Amino acid sequence: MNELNELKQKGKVPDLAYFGGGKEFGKVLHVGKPNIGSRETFMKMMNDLLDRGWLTNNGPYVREFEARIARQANAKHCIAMCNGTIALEIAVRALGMRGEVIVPSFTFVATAHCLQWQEITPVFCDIEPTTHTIDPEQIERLITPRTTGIIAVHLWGNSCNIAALEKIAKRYNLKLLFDASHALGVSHKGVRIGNFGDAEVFSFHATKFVNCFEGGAIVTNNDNMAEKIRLMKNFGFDGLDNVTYLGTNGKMSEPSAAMGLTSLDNMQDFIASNESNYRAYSRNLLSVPGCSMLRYDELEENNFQYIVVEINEAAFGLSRDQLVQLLHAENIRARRYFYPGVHNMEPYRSNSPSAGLVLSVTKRVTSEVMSLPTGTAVDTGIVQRICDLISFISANSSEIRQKLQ
Ligand code: T4K
Repeated sequence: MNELNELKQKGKVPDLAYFGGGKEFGKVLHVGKPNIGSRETFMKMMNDLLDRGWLTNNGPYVREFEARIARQANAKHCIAMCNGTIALEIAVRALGMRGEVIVPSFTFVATAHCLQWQEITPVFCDIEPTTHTIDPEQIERLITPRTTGIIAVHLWGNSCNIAALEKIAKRYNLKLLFDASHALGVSHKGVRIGNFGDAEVFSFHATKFVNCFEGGAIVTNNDNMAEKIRLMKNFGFDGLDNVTYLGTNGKMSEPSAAMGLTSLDNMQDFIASNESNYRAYSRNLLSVPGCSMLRYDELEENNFQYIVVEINEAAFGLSRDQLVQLLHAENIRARRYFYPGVHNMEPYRSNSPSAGLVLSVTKRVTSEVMSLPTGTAVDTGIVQRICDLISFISANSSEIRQKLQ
């Protein structure tokens, strides 16, 4: 903060030229920068799998990865996949969803694409303001005779209102799938995510705190579902030349599983980094007006993998978009996840132009939320400097606002 402090002492406000060139942070700080576990372990596994000559198709590392994820989630079955999106598509198909399925709009686009890809219509539902998860109260109003299911998202690793969702699913005979892409290692009322609904789907994309480069998994306690999913992700093969089911190729490869296993070895360290960054952000942003952080439920296990901040323009002095612009100019690549809401993306915007009418919380949140860098690439010193910068921007917002115009 040297330059900023100097300017501050001289009573000067940095102009846009200051907010550029990354004077504050020499290196770019990304949201989603992958955690890399022990390179030594990973390289050894890569050598082993090359020596073994078994690169994919249910190899030993994939089987070990599945066993460890199932154990981690305390669930009966884990079927590893090549990514979270294909895992969602296969889960939707295995559950027999069709017609219409209710989903939040405030999520990554894959939650809706996994349906539309199979010509199932996503019907967008609003979210609860404190957790950003689907609002069960609105779901009932969206149910039609064509509705066959709900995909709820444990967004940011905050679990949904599961009891309410299970009640609705039961009452209307709907399938209930959880997109748990963000929620590995999270508990809900003391039970690990992976045990709810008909199935839950994890993503192990490079940007997730446990990653397989690309990867995903379906976790379920239902034996029949698990068997069906295993067939579906491997072209329907049951034995060497016996295809018993319509399937696709959703298999995870051995190098991906090796990365996943390495990541799992370091999972607790990754969570510890995330948690100390989360606590440092919470402490430092507390006094910044108009800046509020999404809280994790302290009574549960959390992975703390997203730092989610809501910017109230009136109190902060600048809009979320203006703040993000300034942070980017300083090499802090804050992200506007999940702007503009899936209902505002194609093909949904064209297919259901009035979907936004019932999404008032989504509308506000998509214009106010940003994610900040965390993970092992960031430490509490860096967090402090990011927060100092945000605080400085807010304190000088009226002058900065004029310069931005
Ligand atoms: N459901 C939910 C709720 C999800 O969040 C996701 C994925 C899915 C389903 C689908 O799961 P997958 O099929 O992906 O397994 C990224 C990820 O690609 C995506 O996996 C993730 N959600 C989403 C939240 O974030 P983008 O479009 O933001 O990616 P991109 O390329 O802009 O990268 C994100 C940030 O990470 C950048 O700041 C750069 C940094 N990065 C990225 C990669 C790949 C790195 O520093 N290194 C890297 O290797 O979607």
